[in-house]
Amino acid sequence: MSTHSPLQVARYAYVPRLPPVLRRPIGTVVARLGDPTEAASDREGLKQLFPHTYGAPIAGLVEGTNEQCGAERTVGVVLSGGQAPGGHNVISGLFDGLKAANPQSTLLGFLGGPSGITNNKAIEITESLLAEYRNTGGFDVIGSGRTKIETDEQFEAVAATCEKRNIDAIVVIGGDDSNTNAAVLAEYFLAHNMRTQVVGVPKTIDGDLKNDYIETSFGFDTATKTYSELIGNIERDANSARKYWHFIKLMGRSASHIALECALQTQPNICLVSEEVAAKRQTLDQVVAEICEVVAKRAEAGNNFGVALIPEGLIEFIPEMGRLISCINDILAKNADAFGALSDAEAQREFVGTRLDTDSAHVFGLLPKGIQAQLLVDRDPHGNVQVSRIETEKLLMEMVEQKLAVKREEGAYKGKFSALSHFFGYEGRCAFPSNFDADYCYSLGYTACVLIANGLTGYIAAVRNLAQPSEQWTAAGIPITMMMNMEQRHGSRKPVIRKALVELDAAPFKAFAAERETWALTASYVFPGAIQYFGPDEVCNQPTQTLKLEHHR
Ligand code: FBP
Repeated sequence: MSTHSPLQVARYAYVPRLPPVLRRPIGTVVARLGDPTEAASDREGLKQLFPHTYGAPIAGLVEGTNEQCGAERTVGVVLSGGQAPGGHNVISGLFDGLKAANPQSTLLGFLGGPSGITNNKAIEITESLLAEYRNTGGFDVIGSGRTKIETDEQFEAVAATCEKRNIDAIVVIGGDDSNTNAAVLAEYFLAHNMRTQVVGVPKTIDGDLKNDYIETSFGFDTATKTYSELIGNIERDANSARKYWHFIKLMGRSASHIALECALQTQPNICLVSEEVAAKRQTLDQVVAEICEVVAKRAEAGNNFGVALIPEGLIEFIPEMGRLISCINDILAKNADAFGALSDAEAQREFVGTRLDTDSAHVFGLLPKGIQAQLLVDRDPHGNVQVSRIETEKLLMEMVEQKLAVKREEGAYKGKFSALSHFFGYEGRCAFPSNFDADYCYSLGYTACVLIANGLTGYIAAVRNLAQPSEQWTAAGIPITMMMNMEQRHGSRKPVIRKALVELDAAPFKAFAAERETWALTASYVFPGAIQYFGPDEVCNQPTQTLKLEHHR
């Protein structure tokens, strides 16, 4: 039997749409450089850390003659971090651009993420290899990884790989941390008189790599549409059976963009927004009380069912939980060997429990043992707690149930509460990219190629005007240093791209806040259905609600 679904075969034939400027012969596209730029803050510190790349101008891609375009080049590409729909199309756009400029040029794919560069593990990307991956989800053509390039040895290993393979440029497809790494690498190469250029591409389903210059990261569109289909289906089931509360945790390590976008698409009864919880300085108990209020009000109207969306990152945004987690991070970092030597979960809980400060020890003590254990699992290479492994949805369900039992005793609640939990995360990261992501990613890859052909380094590829049809898209290169600031990481000040959290005074949150009380008590559910690839524009070529609201469309 064939291993290719009919949709997969049909998608191979899809021709992604480019912004008009990139539809021209590639040698007739140039980078028009603007004025020198500045970072939003910490300018002096960043200037010192990036003496060769700080202040580079924005490079808008326009019509013109690029004499250097046809040079034969060897370019390496790396996928970094979590999967996001459209990664294969970034590589396709990059490949097609490179071959259009000079068919003798070579694209190398580093295997398994950034460690592929340090270990010099790469394959050549060929047309026949890529043909199997165009317009499909996943990162499996070369794999991904979360290795962070930070030590002198790692930088030396990267330089050795570039020299051995004669690499002219590296394209880093990743999130905020990986693109920060791209900027550091670009600076390193210039400081060491190496010709290797570095260009980044904004990837992450979380949607938190965005700012005045990057309108959205790729993968957010497809992931949120995939989750929204599932949420809509659950809403319809809830409304049919009328007996379950569904607690749905949605991926997004820090920011709540995914939960908010899914709420705008599906209009659930409850959607928590971590940034609001943090701004109101709510305790875990207050968050639970808020949910109970909606459950109780719906029960009064005979509606013992509903749907609640919970952002994955919530736990860290509840101030008391955030403090507890950073306290645990410190303890684990300082006592890595002693902690690692403990074999059972009970001993680990006790080890950490006895080293916490009084307040955090109190909060830790209130949590169910399962959650305590989940808070202690390994950190990722960037030192972050792996929130996708903390079952916040179950924690909230359990605490809501307990609080409702108390209310019942007091005679303040007479409903029935039967809850089911779900976690949608990995389900959306490798879906076939929507037409939007297929087009956007291909355009980003092609843009990266044009930036390289224009000799630029330390830039991130940007495709803009995304709330409009692709006929109105534009392309540019943004100097990464202008998106950076200095933040405290692992005890010292580090240059990083600022993570974009949900802004409570921006249009997407305001649109949600204006409706949520109605959604809480009614069944205003919207059922988006599956992503469509063929059909009328309003069904298959729409950007996210977030993009539309942010750009007033
Ligand atoms: P990136 O930031 O690397 O794109 O990854 C995002 C993400 O999908 C988060 O939403 C989630 O918390 C995390 O990755 C899960 O990581 P892992 O794939 O290592 O389980």
